[in-house]
Amino acid sequence: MLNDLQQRKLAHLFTLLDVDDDGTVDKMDYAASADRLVNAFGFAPGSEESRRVRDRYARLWDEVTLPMDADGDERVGLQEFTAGFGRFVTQPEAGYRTHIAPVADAFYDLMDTDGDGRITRVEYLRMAGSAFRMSEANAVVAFDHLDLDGNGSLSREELHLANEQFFRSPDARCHGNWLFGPLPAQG
Ligand SMILES: [Ca+2]
Ligand SMILES: [Ca+2]
Ligand SMILES: [Ca+2]
Repeated sequence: MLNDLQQRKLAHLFTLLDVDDDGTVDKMDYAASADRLVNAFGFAPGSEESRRVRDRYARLWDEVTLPMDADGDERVGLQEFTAGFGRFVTQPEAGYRTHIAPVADAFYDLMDTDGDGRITRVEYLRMAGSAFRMSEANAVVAFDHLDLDGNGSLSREELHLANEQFFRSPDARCHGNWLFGPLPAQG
């Protein structure tokens, strides 16, 4: 069973991923999110980078999200999403490594556009504001929680730690809970 915090984190992410705000996450939401990211990073249409972004999203849908579609309507509702993450990611010991780490790595590589092995605040804000529809204020708060050593950039280790905590930890004190900004107030 996921605790209340774990359910709230997943519900928050679900809202960010439901780009057309129709209450379900489907392939179109991911396509829209990919478009927002491509535009924000200024990748030319048809370029290698924009193809890679769309590829990643297609795989994210096929390999991580679609398996959560319990009733087979090719849309994932909040219940399916929460239950699916619980089953595939949060509960199994290797759940993060198997299902989320490859996605986190892919996003890391997409964000690190100059390839210097660091995600700067600017790169993070661009990703958060486009792909995850976060306000700049929320993205800044998130970044400051994730940059554990305070050097102004995110290392791959910092990003993995944050992701694993976001998707798995039941502990309210974890910095990774801030990965997608502050959680909406309860109730
Ligand atoms: Ca939707
Ligand atoms: Ca469904
Ligand atoms: Ca850092």
